[in-house]
Amino acid sequence: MTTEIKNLKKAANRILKAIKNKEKIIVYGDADLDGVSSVIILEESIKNLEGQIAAIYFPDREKEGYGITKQGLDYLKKHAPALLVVLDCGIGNFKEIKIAKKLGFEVILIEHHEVLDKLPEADIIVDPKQEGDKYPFKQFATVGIVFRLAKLVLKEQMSESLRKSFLELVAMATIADMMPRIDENEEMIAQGLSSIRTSWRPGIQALFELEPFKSLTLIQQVYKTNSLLNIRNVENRLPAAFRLLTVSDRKEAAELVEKLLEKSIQKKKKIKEIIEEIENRISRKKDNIIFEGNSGWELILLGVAASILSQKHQKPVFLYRKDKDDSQGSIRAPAGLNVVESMKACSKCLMTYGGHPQAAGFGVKNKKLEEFKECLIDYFD
Ligand SMILES: [Mn+2]
Repeated sequence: MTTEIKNLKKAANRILKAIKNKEKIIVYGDADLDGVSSVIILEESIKNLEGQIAAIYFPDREKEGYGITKQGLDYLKKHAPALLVVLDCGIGNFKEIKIAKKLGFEVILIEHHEVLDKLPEADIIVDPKQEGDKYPFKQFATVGIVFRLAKLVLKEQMSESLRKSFLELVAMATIADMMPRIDENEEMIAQGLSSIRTSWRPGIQALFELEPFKSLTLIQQVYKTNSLLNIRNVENRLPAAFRLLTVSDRKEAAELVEKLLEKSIQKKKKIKEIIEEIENRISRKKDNIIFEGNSGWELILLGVAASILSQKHQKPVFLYRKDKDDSQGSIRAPAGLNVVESMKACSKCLMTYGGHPQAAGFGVKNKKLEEFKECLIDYFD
């Protein structure tokens, strides 16, 4: 018997049972391309088997933050009891998962983020980084894990065209999530990219036929389209990436792509302004980290700004939007550092935190901001 990612088969069997018994299934995903692609693959797999999807939900990054949110559970509770399958987030949502279970949800987490000090109380947890996971490859994006899940759920009912289309999503999202392009990721990316220019998805067609992209190589096109798909544009509670990758009308797809192109120009301008503001502030500081916040910054822009600053200054960069009582932040760090470990060391200051060694997020009470900053400076000293 070949090894499988821990609990993946268990998750597949539970989903199959729910499909067979016509139980309500909710698919909840992070709003980035990895989460969105994961949701699409699982949704289309369940629909193929005529399962009953009661709702799809993505937390609005700007209004709710990341992960399983209180707002999300409030919105979804009318569907309880149901099977709540959470993709690409949730491993740090200890409190929210307790609430979800009280509301009557059975919770399955499919995750690839770093496991924190303990595991949340979900019914089934799939995360290659959890203890006891014997599967040799650990570097999947969530979408890669969900593709393996889809194979277990659909078995011989995964048609060749569905498989190709899923792999196109796996390729785009694995690259977008900056997972290492090695081993199984490399194989899936190669397969996915081989059919992407002839994708049957109108959204992918519209993206790859864009006039300004025509002279680019395929991989350059993927980077460009990924940055368009990462633009926050929520309608009917659905992020643009989800709408575009599932739209069936070619004209609608082209219109949405146009809109995203316009928004990307505005986004670049705003990121530039944030970076200028930070560089002004830090010009007099000698700290070993960059730790800055503002109530006017859009949370969604802070990851990119932090990434540019961490490359340029070769320091871990913590940027946050300061709200009334608490702050939400985004972190990027140069290779070799691990910001998740730094937050574990300072977790007493934090409400929530999680992510990858070089890209993560946090939530903190404003009165703890200074203490958190000092703790980080000590940690990185
Ligand atoms: Mn991810």
